Amino acid sequence: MKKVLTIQDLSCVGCCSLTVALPVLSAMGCRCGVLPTGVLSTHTGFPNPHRHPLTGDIAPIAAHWKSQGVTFDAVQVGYLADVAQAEAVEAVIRDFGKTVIIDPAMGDGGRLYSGLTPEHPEAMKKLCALGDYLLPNVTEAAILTGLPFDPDPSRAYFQTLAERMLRFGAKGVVITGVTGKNGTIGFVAAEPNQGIQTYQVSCIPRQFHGTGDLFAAVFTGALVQGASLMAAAEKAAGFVEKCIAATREPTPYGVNFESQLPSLFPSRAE
Ligand code: PXL
Repeated sequence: MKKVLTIQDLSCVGCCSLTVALPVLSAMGCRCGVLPTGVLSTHTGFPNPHRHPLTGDIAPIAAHWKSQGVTFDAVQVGYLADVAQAEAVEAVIRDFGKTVIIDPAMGDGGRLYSGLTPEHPEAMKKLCALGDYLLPNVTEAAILTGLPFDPDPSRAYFQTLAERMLRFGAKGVVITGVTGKNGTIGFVAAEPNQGIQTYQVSCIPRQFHGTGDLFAAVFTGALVQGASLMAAAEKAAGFVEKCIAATREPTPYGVNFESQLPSLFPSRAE
């Protein structure tokens, strides 16, 4: 059984981050360890959540793991609860990250998530330099690469975005939340010197919190079990599509991913 460590916040209500990564990775047959970067009463799509960063706890947790000989096959990083904890997370990556997947979760719709400081992107850039695979959405890729956010992007824009993201040194980049011209949504994937590949699924024109986190969890589970970059990303996109289709109303409580978990069970995998 592959062992995955997922490092992101525990938002108590709202279906994102750890509350989706843990069930998804378990359903995929991975043993999932968690390192909460903070506890929030809800994700930041709700107004004024209570926030409790666990910045001072990250190094002692990792030190105890080291003393016990704990290891992981892959480390996946998502939302950081504050900028001060980036260094401690970097140390965990260096100590435990055989394969490192970074979702630089910090914004959407052209803007940083509320509650994050203007220093956050710089800290995320440093983390991205440690990643084997990077999974930004379009907003995050634009912020990280210094390109202006383009709400109506062309293929050339994505080509540039992907090329610039690869300069962080990763083996693969997947830009998520890419809308197509004909009512589709999907991703752009890139590996060094191989151009970009796009993949689109039918678009249900609704925005939900946590879909990027679901994508990252499925991608990580598939990758650590031997899938290629494209196969892992296609599986992740297919799962998110099913979760959105299973969700009736746009709601801050997130998508109905629970009903779709059985499709991830190893014995049922397509
Ligand atoms: O889904 C990304 C995410 C993760 N964690 C927190 C968030 C968000 C998006 O809003 O607020 C706390």
